[in-house]
Amino acid sequence: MTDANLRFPPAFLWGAATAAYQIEGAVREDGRTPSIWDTFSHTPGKVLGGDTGDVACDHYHRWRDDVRLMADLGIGAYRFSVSWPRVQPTGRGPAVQRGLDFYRALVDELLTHDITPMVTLYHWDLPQELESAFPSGSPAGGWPERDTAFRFEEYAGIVAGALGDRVEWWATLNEPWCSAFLGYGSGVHAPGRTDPAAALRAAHHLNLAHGLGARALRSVLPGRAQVGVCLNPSAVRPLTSAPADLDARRRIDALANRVFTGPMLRGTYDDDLLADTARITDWSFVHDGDLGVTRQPLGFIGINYYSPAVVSASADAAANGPRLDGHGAAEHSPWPGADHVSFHRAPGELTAMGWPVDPTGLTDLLLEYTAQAPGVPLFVTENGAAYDDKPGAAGQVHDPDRVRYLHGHLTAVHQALLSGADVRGYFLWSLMDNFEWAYGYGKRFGAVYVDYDTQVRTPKSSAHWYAKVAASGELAPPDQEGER
Ligand code: IFM
Repeated sequence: MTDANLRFPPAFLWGAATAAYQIEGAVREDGRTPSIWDTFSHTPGKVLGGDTGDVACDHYHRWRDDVRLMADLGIGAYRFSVSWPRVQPTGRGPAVQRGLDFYRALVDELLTHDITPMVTLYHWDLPQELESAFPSGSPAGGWPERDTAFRFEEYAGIVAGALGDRVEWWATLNEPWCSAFLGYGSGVHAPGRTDPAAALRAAHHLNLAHGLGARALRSVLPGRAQVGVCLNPSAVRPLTSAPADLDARRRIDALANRVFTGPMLRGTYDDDLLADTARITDWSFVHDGDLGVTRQPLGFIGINYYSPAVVSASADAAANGPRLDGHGAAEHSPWPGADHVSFHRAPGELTAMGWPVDPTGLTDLLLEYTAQAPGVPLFVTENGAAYDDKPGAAGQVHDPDRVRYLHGHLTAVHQALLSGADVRGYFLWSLMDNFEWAYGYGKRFGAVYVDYDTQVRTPKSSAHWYAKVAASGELAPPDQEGER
């Protein structure tokens, strides 16, 4: 180690993350039924290039090799999600044993290689049946329907029963903001609905599902298990310090962050959020007692971070329609009740997603959550970048931009540690290139390159670099980065 190296705590977990629909493929095998993402991706015009998750990285068949790859790279922890329609196809009733067996075998293989598993129960692949058919008689169900939260509670219990003896780290939901506001508000994610009131109902039912799911997990899991949630908080900044811009920031903070942290951490929806959205909904879908359920003790909070947001007040009511906030251009706003807000490009280089590179937002969020949830350990459960990676003549994939991105963000994590944040680990998004939702396979986030024709995996130079960081627990200055 040189004096300039940044040293991480010895127990710090060096991980990588994926999600079921993005990598598994095998969508019709072993009893799996369609999720809302199968339906959405098969709907013309919803996903770039008409891509679907039908095959994806074929991980359902190649999981053993993928675990071996992680072991070879010295990855210490793997965050993956369970596909709900693979283990409980209709979202109700009994589980499919073959689905559960797949995840048990995966976890056993990880443990054999000394890789710590972290399970995410819900990374956006709701069983289609729960979206389409509903006991209330509603023509469309999904997260705007209260019953979905209770279905999630049942599903959480099933997965805990199958994996609870071997998995310590459990996340209920991944990025509920995307499920609610991109799925039901802007409609750029499945199921593609564009109804602001439904988006707010969905947000509440996701909060409720988190609480019910956390309780269900704890009733089954051994005491050592840690139950948390992975959020994608927005590091939202005002364009100027003018009062109107500060108010725009407040409104987006309410809809991006406090709509989840209020119920989960404090058992409340803040008054300003209720007032801002009053013309859209009266929030009568929040029943007595719900906010006691949503506020469960948390074993950890996962922070997914990519880029900050910059906002200002705007004279144009529809300013936040076609957006610069990093989630694809949409005709419909994902910010119900926040008209007259403009999104601006934050300073910094852009990734292939068009997202500005600014690691300071990660430090800010880690310190903010340290203050908001004192004593609750934090993980960076996703962080990474898409670049237009291409194999060179010898087949190697050189991705210096990603190395710089990762270096900058790990430095930001280290900065937060020095300032007192209890960050226990970092999960690079993503282990390998995969199905990037509405962008299909065109955006590559992986540290490992996937040739989708042959399914050959090639670690990029960033994977080799990350392996060195993980092995040493130290971050060398940028000029010493081990790029090949
Ligand atoms: O690929 C996604 C992931 O599924 C959720 N968080 C953001 C990533 C990059 O867009």
